[in-house]
Amino acid sequence: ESIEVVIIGSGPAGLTLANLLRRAGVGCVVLERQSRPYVEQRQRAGVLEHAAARVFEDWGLGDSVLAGTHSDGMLEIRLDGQPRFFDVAALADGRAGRIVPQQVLVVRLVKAFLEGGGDLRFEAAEVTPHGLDGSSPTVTYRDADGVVHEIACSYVAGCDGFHGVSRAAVPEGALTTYTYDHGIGWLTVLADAPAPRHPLFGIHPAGFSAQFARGPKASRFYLECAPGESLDAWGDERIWEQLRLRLGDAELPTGPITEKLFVEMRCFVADPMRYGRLFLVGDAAHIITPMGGKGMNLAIADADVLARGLRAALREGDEGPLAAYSETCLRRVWDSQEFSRWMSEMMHEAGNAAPAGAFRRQLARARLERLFTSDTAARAFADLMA
Ligand code: RFL
Repeated sequence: ESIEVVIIGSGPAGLTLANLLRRAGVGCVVLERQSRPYVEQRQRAGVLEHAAARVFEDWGLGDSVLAGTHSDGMLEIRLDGQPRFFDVAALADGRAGRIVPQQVLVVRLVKAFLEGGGDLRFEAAEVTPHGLDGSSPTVTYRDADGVVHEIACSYVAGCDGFHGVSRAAVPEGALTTYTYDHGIGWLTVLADAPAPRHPLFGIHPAGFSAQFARGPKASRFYLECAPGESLDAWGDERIWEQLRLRLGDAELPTGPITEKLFVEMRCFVADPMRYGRLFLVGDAAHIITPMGGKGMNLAIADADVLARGLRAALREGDEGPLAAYSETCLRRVWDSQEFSRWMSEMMHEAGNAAPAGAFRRQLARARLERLFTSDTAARAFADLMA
């Protein structure tokens, strides 16, 4: 078996790439370890940025991916319970994100790819890339019936997330990696509770909190907590009590909690996002905290850059864009990391109640205040948020 590109993983990165390559007339096969229902039910991100929506529109996938989704250009920051609204769209020349829960995006991308005759193989076990530093790599895997397959290809796209096999297949020392730990904990809770009017950030001495829509009748909540805390310490009762307190809303509508887990507030970047014929895409190359909602959007942006590069290399004999893949992507990645960390610091420290944090709390409040008093500062923030 032989194909131009083997894509490992069918998350947002792999599925976006697969659909774009199909549009470009580049042959590809997607190998996914999990089953289709598993992949389609995984709930994580919720906002598609303006630039990510543009990727699908530019490639003629606007209707299949974005139909019926609406944009929201506002956000609410509740400081000690007092609401303040920030009009991102107005300050970013009309650019705004759209509420597109990750599982909705994944379902739509799987459907679009399969309906176009795409080759997507679920439950592929022991996926292993070989010969990445040569000119004819292969990828082997074992299917659900236990049969081992080998696919020869020109390029391998590692879209298998942070814990995947792709980056692990790169020899020690070939990549420089950067890591950063925020040193705080976040508990995230998915609940069948009415969505907030706008993405909502709560700054409070009891800790940071947030509420985002995941469809009209579901919300994802975030609560700052001590690192290394146990889930046992966070019963439903305490969660709602803390959310009411931190969001300054005694009437906060609640609902059944469907997921409860800790998010690691860790960042990671691999440079370059390439090794020989292997390209790392999305979380396989970099992870970022959820602050700012960048992870899924970076995955889509990488896929767009790679699809253009592969099209140029395979259809136009131009290796230039592919050679620039890593550099092009990393510029955006570092911009997002810087923005996310800047925002995270502001949101957490502006509520900091510890006496030792008093000075930093004033700094964070000055940073926040500037967003509402300086048009220049507001536009710089909106430009990175939209
Ligand atoms: P994914 O989504 O992890 O997909 C990787 C796919 O590869 C498969 N796989 C393998 N397949 C074959 N062989 C192997 N050995 C394999 N190993 C893994 C996996 O089964 C999976 O299908 O990576 P991708 O495509 O790069 O997409 C990245 C995004 O999923 C991620 O950045 C976001 O979910 C991050 N994220 C958020 N991003 C946002 O833009 N906005 C948000 O609000 C947001 N909130 C979040 C998040 C991530 C979260 N968690 C749980 C990590 C909230 C949470 C709680």
